[in-house]
Amino acid sequence: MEATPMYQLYYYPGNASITPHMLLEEIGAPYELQFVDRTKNAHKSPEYLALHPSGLIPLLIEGEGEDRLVLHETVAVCLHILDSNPNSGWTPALGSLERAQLYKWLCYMTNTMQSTYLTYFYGHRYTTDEAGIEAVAAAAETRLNGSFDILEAALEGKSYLLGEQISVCDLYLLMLSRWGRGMTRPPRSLANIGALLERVMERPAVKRTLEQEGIEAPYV
Ligand SMILES: N[C@@H](CCC(=O)N[C@@H](CS)C(=O)NCC(=O)O)C(=O)O
Repeated sequence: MEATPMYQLYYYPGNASITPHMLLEEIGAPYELQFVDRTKNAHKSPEYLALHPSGLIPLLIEGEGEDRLVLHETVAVCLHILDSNPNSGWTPALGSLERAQLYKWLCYMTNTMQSTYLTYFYGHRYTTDEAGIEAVAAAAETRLNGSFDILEAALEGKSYLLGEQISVCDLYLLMLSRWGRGMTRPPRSLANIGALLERVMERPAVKRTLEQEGIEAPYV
């Protein structure tokens, strides 16, 4: 008999769900994927909204019955996976310098960069003037370039954001870089970020994730 999966990850290919998906593959935790069909607006269905009141992706469910955990927010999902798999080799010790840096980069990437991507991709939500949508996206792209410059500088002399050890921050950076692949200056074109992306994309767990989501090269 197959073991009951510990996690269910609600995903759509290439969406923010891809970071927890890569993380689950990396640590080898048992999980099941639940496809949320955005082409049919399934993320705004009453069933999905009952689980995720903002109707966004990803969503993680763990366990069942009274003890069931229903969790949204990409960073919260990643941190919970790390916390509940402390011996995975992916969880820096609480209170360690690495853990503090991990918080810093995850907060920066979700608060500043992921939210700027929302204005880049969904400009119509940020202006009531239809003629201004392109300008909103252009301003977002400029802000994103500034953020990628900060990450590029932080990577000087390092293989990964935390140093020589890969972490969930690097998986997050791969996701954000993929989203910027159509920008005038794609993140992959920056030397340190480009080299990190090559290293991360070589990983079997990352390759499996991309394949499972049906994402084809070029990935970034
Ligand atoms: N703060 C949320 C943002 C999630 C989010 O915006 N997800 C996108 C996909 S990458 C989404 O569901 N978009 C659909 C929509 O905005 O209607 C998180 O980190 O989980």
